[in-house]
This record gives sequence, C-alpha cells and structure tokens, in this order.
Amino acid sequence: MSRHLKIASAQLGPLHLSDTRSSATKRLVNLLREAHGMGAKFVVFPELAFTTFFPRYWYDSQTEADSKFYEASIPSAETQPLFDEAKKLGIGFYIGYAELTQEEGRTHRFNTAILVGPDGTLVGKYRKIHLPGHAEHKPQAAFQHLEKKYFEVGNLGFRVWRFMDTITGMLICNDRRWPEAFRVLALQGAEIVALGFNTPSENLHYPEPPALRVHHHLIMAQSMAFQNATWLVETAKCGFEDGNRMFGHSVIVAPTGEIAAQSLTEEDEVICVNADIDLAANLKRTMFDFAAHRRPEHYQLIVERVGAEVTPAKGP
Ligand code: ING
Repeated sequence: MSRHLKIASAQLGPLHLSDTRSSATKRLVNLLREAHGMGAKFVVFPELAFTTFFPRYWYDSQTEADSKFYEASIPSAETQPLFDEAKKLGIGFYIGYAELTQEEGRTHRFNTAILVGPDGTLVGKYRKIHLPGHAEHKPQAAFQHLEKKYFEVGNLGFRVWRFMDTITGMLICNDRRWPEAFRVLALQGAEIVALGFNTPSENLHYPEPPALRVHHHLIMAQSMAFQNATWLVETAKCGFEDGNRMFGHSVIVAPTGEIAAQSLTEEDEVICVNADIDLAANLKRTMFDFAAHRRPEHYQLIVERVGAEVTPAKGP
C-alpha cells in the first residue's frame, strides 16, 4: 500500500504596502480553511507571505524596512492566528517570511521559510541561499530587486526533514533556477520539495516576453521534479502589488515530471493533489538510481568553479 499525502498549494494574490500583517494572516487562514475543506493535510504558502515583495523598493533606512517587513519573532501576535488554525485543523504547512534575528550579538536578516508540523511544532527552517538581483540602488530602473541588500545568504544549508511520514526539503524562489539545490536535497532522500516564490512578470534588465518567464518557470519545475524523482510544490504570491505584476502559475509536479495541478488566477487560490509519495519508487530504482549511475569523480568543477571560464581541452 503506497503512502499518500493530500498536498495543497495555497497561492496568495497581491499584498500592497498598505496591507497589514493581520490582513495578510486573515487571507492565509481563509486559504488554509479552503485547503482543509479539500482534504489537504500539508499546505505550501508563498515566499515572503506576510508582506508585499518589498525588495522592489529602495529604503535608505534599514530600520524602517526592519519595522515594516521583517518578523522579529515567528509567530508574532499578528501571525499567531495562522499557527493556531493550522494546529486546530491538524494541518502541516510551509511558509516564507523575512527573518530578523540576533545571533552572536549581531543582527541578521534572511529570506526564510519554515516547516510547521500538524501538531504546531517547528520542524524545519531554511534560509534562502540563491539571492537574485542586486545590492546597489538602481534609480534609473523601473523597479528594484534588492534581495542582495535586504538579506544575507542563508547559513543553514539545503536540508530535509522527516515530516508527515515523508522526507521533505525546502527551497525558496530563485533556488529553482539552480539544479544543484534540488540535487543536494535529492541526495539526502527528498520525496517532497516545497518552494514559495514571488516572481516579477517583467524583467528588470531587458525587455523579455512575460510568457517566456512563465515558460521558464514551468520547464524548470517539471525538469527538477523529474530529474530528482521528487514531488515539487511551488506556490506563488502574485498579481499586481501596487502596480507591480508578479505571475502565478503555482504548480504541484509529480516525480514523473507531470504537472498534477496548476493555478489559473493571480489571486488567492488553492490547488490540491492526493500525492502518491511512493510514485517515485520505480524511477529511484532504475533511471535515477543515483548510486548506480552518478559519477561524481567527473563533477568536481561544479563545486570548485563559481563562474564559467573558457578552458578548452588541448587536444582530442
Ligand atoms: N524572484 C525571481 C525568481 O528567481 C528573478 C527573481 C526572476 C531572477 C527572473 C532572475 C530571473 O523567480 C525571487 N524572489 O527570487
């Protein structure tokens, strides 16, 4: 009898600068209840789910940004209702937020996601490692993408946890563009990867068809799930946030690479799949039997070299 887990992706529509944490939490609780009504036991919320995607704005004062957008504690009084409702309904969840923390006497800021068990316990924490964008102000640009200014590179590594009778790992947004991140999770036995994202529809650097960005998002999700034989749940915060559009297309992808469910709007929306966690067994036993087929002795450049360098062979 294979293991099944009803998984929901709870997509959040826009959060504006004027939205409060309490209003965001109310919407998250409503999504949780809708997912519960669909029978979901594990709900994946987006990246930075309590506030607007603030890295699109330059703030001279980090103190101001800290007070507006970061969680000094999780949960806090404003976000506690989500944690209470999930525990009451017996639902585990993934949620992303901006973490403000004091460690070794210093202040640190991370783009963080947590895994909370159906009994309300904190099971795992992940701090985003691949930070896109820039740290300097680009006043000429239509919008900023200042994750390198507002967050430090995550310092907890890529990890998995025993979670609701599965092995679950976490990633955040830009991580989905780097195959190494998924492979490190898969090498630890990941069966489910949960990933929240906030992805602008417009390209900051050059005119790129918005449809092409969605195409990239969808092919990455399908290939990463298949090549690592894992379930992959990618949940968007999306829509027009104070006029800045981010795309939806939240997806739940099976280890076979097939999209099992996809959102249809850029608003609050829940999609749900009764996931067969053992669906990957055949793939892991044959095509993606890592121990039988991988050849790490030929992969050292992946770890040793950061940027690409032209180093052609000297002969045949
Ligand atoms: N957002 C975007 C993402 O990786 C981005 C940033 C978009 C980078 C497109 C490069 C190209 O989906 C976050 N929050 O990482």
